[in-house]
Amino acid sequence: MRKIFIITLLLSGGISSFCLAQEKYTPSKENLENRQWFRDAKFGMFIHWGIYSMLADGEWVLTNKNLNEEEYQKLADGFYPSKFNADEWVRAAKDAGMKYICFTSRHHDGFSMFDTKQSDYNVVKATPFKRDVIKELAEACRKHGLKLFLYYSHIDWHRPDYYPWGRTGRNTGRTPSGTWEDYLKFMDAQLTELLTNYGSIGGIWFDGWWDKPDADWQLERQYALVHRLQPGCLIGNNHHKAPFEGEDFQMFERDLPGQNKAGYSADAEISTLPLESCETMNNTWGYNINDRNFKSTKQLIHTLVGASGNNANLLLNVGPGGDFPEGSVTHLKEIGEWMKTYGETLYGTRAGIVPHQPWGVTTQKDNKLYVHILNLDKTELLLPITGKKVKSIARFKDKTPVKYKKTKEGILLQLEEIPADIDHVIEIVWR
Ligand code: H79
Repeated sequence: MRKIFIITLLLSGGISSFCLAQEKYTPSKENLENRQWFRDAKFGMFIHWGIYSMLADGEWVLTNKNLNEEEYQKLADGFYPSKFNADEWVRAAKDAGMKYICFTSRHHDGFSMFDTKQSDYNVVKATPFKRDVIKELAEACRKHGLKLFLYYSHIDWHRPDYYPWGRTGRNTGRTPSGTWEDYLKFMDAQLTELLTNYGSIGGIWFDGWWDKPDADWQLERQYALVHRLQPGCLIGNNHHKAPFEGEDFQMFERDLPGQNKAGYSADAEISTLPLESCETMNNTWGYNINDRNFKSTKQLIHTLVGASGNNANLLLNVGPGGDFPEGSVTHLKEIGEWMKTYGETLYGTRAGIVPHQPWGVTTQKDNKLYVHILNLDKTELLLPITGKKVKSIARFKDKTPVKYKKTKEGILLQLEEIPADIDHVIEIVWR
């Protein structure tokens, strides 16, 4: 009897799949190099763009407004963004000091922004525009030396085989039926296209697992596929948990690592993987006509510096309508100007020895510590650092020496005046 059982197990492939499931993921050499690149890169651009952008009410409009899904599909008939210029978008990112772009290849509405054979519901087949947006972005990224990451939604509010439904998108008139296995195969086939047809992809940014946390997502198998096609491709999944096996970076939506201001990160224990925080410039990801509530350039720079000081990249979002909103363009230019001077104090650094403080953060590289003073209403600042030998302490921007005293508690900086710049950076060089 036992023999028969073992033979059956062997024949059914039970043992081999059992062994596979037990295998631990070992990142490839390219993957480890890319993780290092990612940690150094510090700043990227998120782009949320799809047929929802035409309704100008954010990327969740289908579900938030309980639109009829069949009617929603007709938006594609009118998608003709005549101003789209991948080169200009990538250049705007580059000029802002960004090193990579993460573009929504397919958001929760299920519409693919690339030429896919897996569904006609895509930008080439279903719209008069007929252009493969990802192909154009990939070419522009290659030309300008930025890496392209692809956002890929696990949720799909369009396909019948995204079934059983999750907690979202339930009132859009869809027929409740379909086979989950088909959906998994569809995603594999699309990921294969994305990782085969567009050259080297920096990473896949998954989102939506939380819609059905108990579903059989077969993530390890999906991740293995991604890594088999492009071993260097970094996988991140916005599941708001500590990273799962097979992931290469960890993201925090609208929060710095360790904070939970947005309310999504309560279970997101910080891992040792490279970290990324994503944030909107106004309040929404996809274009929203009512949202001109842009943060100030100063606030955005503080977010970027805060991310670096917490060992994370900032992935800053732009939500184009037909083109980049004016507010984003202005901010990107201003951030770019600032980065020309101060980029050196962020790129390639790691969180400094002084952890996040009410007055700001620190970053470090080689024998230098950059003290980023963001909010200080006095001229003295005590850095709780003892036992290090100082070679020099100076204002970063013009190298003017800064007075300081060594005390039992640490190094007491004595500034000439209360800092008024966006980020008053002091450079400490250790002996
Ligand atoms: O692509 C952008 C958003 O469309 C997507 N992620 C960013 C990058 C996003 N989807 N949802 N959210 C962000 C927040 C959603 C929160 C909720 Fe829920 C979904 C509230 C209820 C359902 C997840 C599950 C959080 C609480 C329960």
